[in-house]
Amino acid sequence: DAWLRYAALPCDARKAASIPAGIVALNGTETSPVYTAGQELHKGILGILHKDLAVTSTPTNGSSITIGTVNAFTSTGGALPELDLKDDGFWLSIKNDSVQIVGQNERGALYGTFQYLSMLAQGNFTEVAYESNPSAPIRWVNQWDNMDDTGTHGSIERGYAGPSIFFAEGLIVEDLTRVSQYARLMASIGLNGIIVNNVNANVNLLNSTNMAGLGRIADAMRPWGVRMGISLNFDSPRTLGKLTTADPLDEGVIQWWGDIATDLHNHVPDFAGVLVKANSESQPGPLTYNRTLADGANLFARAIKPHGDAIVMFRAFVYDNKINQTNWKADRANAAVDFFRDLDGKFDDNVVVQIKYGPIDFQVREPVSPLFGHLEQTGSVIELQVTQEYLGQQCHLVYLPPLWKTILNFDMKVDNKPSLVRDIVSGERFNQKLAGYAAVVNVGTNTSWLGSHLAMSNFYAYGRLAWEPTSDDVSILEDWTRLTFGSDRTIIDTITKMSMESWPAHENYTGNLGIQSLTDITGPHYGPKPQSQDGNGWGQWTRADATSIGMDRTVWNGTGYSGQYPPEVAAMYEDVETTPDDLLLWFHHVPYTQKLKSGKTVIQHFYDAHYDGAAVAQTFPKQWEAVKGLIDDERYDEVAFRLEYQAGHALVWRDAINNFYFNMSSIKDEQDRVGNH
Ligand code: GCW
Repeated sequence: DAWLRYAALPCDARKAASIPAGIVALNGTETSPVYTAGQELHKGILGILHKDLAVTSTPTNGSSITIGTVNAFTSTGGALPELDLKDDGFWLSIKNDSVQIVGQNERGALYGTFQYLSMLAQGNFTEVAYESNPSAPIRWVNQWDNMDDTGTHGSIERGYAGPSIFFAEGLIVEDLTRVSQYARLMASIGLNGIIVNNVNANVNLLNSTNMAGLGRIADAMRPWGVRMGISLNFDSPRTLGKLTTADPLDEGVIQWWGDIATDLHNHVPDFAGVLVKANSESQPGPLTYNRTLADGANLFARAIKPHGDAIVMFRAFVYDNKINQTNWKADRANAAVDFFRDLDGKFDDNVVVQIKYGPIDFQVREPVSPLFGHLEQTGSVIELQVTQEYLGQQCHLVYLPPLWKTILNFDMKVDNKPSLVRDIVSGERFNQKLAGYAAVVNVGTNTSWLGSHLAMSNFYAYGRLAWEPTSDDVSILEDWTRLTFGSDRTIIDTITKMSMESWPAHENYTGNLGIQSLTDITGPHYGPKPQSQDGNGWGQWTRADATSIGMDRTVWNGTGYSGQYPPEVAAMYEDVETTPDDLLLWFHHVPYTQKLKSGKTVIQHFYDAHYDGAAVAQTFPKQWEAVKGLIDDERYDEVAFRLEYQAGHALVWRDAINNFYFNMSSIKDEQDRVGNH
C-alpha cells in the first residue's frame, strides 16, 4: 500500500472528526475513475476513521461527500462556483456536512478524492475550497521492464526491486493484481500514463498473444485513470514483420506500422502512445537508412494519428558511444543539441521530445540539458529517474527532489526572457499543448515496490512535483512521512533531516565539483571506480592526469558545449571565474591546485568533501535509532539494515576516490588523512 495505508488515526482524533454521512459517486460504470474514487473513499474512511459509509450513485439531500465531473454535477443540479479547470484538474470544497470533489474529467475527480483522503489520513480536517490544476498534461512513468523470453521472470534494466510485475517468460503475466495496485499509487499522486516495457524494446511485445495481454494491462489500469503505452523497436518491420527494410519512408514499412497501430487501438482503445529510443546505444533507428530522426518520429506519429490522441515520445538520448578520447573536442554532452537543434519544427504535432535532465546520464550533478532551450516548436518532456541507477541503487538513501528542483528552477534565459525549465516543460514558455514529465521508476515485485522503504519518498515526490513543481520539497516529504509512518514529530524530524542531508552527502562522497558520479561506468554503475571513467568510448570522461582534471567544454578552447546555451548562460559557463564551483570540472580542465571560490584547492576540496560526505552517512544509523519503537519493527529493521550498509559503503567510496586522486596527483592532504595508510 506504500503511502496509501490508511492507518487509523488515534482514538480521540477519530472521535473528534466530523465528516459527512455518505458518499455519492456520480457515475455508475464500474471501470470509471469516479466509481473507483467512491470505492477508494469508502476504504480510506473505514481505515482512517473506522466509519463505514454507504456509497451511492445518485445525489441525496443529506450530508454527503459528492464526487463527479463538472458535467455530472451540473446535470444533477449541483451548484458550483465559477471554475477554471484544466484537463485532470479538480475542485475540492470541504465543509463539515458537505464535501464536493469535482473533476474537470473523471481522472480529475479521482485526483481530488486522493487529495481529500491524504488530508484525512494526516488528521487534517481543515475546511477548504480551492481548485488545483496540473502543471503539465504529460505526467508519466517509464518502466524499463524486459520480457525475458527464456527466464521465468522479466528482469528490469536498472531495476533494484525484483523482477517485473508485467512480464514473465516473454509474455504478459496472468495475474495483474499488482499492476492495478501500481496504477492506484500512480493515480494518488496525479500520474496519468505509463510505458510498460524497456526502451531497449523487444519486438515480441507486438505478437498477437502479447497484443491481447497489453489490452489486459490497460484494462487493469484504466479504472485508475492511467493510460498505457509501449516502447517500440525501430527494426520491428524487419525482425518481426520479415520485411527487407525498416526505412521510415518505405511504403511497406509505413503500411506495416499502420496495421500495428490499428491492432493496438483495437486492444487498447485509449492507447496513450509510444516511446522510441532510436540510434542510441546500438538500437536501430532512421539514421541507419539516411533518414532524419524526425522522419523516424513522424513515421509513428502518422501511424497512430487516426486512432485518438495517442502521442510519440521520441527520446533525445541519441549519441555515439564509440567516441575517441584522444580528440580534445570530442564530447558526448554535445550530442542531443547537435542531433535535434535543426529538427525543431519538423516533428508532427503529436510528437514530443523526451530529454534527460542533464546532457549525459542521470549523474549526481549535471547542468541542465541545453536542448531545453532549443525546442520552441516541439513539446519537451523532461526525463527523471526515480530508480537510483547512479545514485546508490536504493541501497543508499538519496532524496532526489532537491536535485530535481535545482534543474526545474534553472533559468535558461532563452531570448533574454525568463525561461525556467519548469515553465518550458509545462508548455507555457513556448506555448505548447503537449509537454511534461516522465520518470523511470522501475518498481518490481518486491512488496516495498522499490526494494527500499525510504526510496518511495522519491516516487511520491515525483508525482507531486510533476503536478506542481513549485511545491516545497520538505513539505512533500513530511506529507509522505505522515502517510507512510505516522504523524509522530520524532519520525518526521528524523526522516526529514536525513533525507535533506542525503543528496549533498552522496555528492560529496561520490563525485564533486561536477566531475560526475565516479562509479563503475562500464559495469553496473555501482560503487566507486574512478579509473573506469576515461579511456573508453562512452564519453563520461574526467580527463584526469597527474596535474589536472575536468572536461574543457568552453568554446574558446574546448568542446564548444558551453556555447549550446543561450548567450547569458553560455557566458557564465564559458568563464572559469563565473562557473559555479559545483560544476567547475564539468566545464573546465584545471590544475588540481586551482583555487575554488571557497579558497580551497580542487584536490583539497576532493579530500575534504569525501570525508564530510562519508561522515554524514555515518550519522544515519544513529539518527534512525530515534524512531525505534515509534514504527513497526519490520520496517524499522529493514531501513536500519540499509542505512548501516550505506554508512560502510560511504567509507569505501571516500577512501577509493581519495586514494585514487592522491596516487594520480601525488598531492598530500593538508590534514594527512589520505594515502600511506
Ligand atoms: O544510461 C543508460 C542506462 C541504460 C539505459 C540508457 C537509456 C535503458 O545505463 O541502462 O537503457 O541509459 O536511457 O536508454
